[in-house]
Amino acid sequence: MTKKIALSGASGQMGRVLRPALLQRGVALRSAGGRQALQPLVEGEDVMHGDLCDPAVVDRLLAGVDVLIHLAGTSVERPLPEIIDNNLRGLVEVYEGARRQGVRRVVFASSNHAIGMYPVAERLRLDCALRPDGFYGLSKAWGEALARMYWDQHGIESVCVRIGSCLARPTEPRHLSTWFGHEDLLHFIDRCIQAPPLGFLVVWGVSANTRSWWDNRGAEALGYVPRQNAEDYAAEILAGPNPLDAVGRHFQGGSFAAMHYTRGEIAADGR
Ligand code: 15L
Repeated sequence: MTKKIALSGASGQMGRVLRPALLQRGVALRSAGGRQALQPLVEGEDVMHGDLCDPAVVDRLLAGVDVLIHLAGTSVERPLPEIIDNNLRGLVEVYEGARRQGVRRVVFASSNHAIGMYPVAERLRLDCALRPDGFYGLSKAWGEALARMYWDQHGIESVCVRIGSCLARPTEPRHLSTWFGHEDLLHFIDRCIQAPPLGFLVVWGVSANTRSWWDNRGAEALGYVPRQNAEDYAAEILAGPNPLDAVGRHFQGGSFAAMHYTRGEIAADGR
């Protein structure tokens, strides 16, 4: 049976990459923008927009849907009230809507900022303790726990993808570890749509970077096999400037980790 896929956050940075690519692959897609209407990319495209804190909007997005790719929400550090509305309240409305509409699986866009306070010297497994680097990262930690609860209580599957730096190409030294290339993103989402029942799964959204900090062992059931590697750009990137200060270079969250940091200077050796 053809699966119906919903994409929230379709006008965001990743949504703008995914929407045309999924349409081109013939995926039965419904795309949602936020405040502004989406212009159809192809004739008759199933598009909508609205505030996901409104249950009626969520029901419109999720009616008849098998898998929701949920990218909507605040995607950077912002004042707490905005984060609470978009990433906490909004996410509850989305999962409640998934329950009402019988959505089988949600792909939840978590972030590396849920673990951003780990030093770059550490290698992380999927079961590492969460160490958010701000209110945004904290909202992603909360979102992962919420996703877990909806699996445990209501049997709604979730793939929580801790996205690194999803860009067409890496542009700074940190990205040599965090890059999530667009080809890998498309393959990843394809696996999230196709994979057999997974229950609740956390996975790093990262390419096969030689300098990666993140180990995806334990997520094999998804069948995600990245092929891109930021190392292909290393010589060029390392010859250029590093925009991060000493604090940002020390922590995996980079500039997000440095934003509110008051513990003092990190020593020159990065420790
Ligand atoms: C994120 O979670 C952000 O949404 C994105 O804008 C980047 O900052 C990315 O993390 C990153 O850490 O590079």
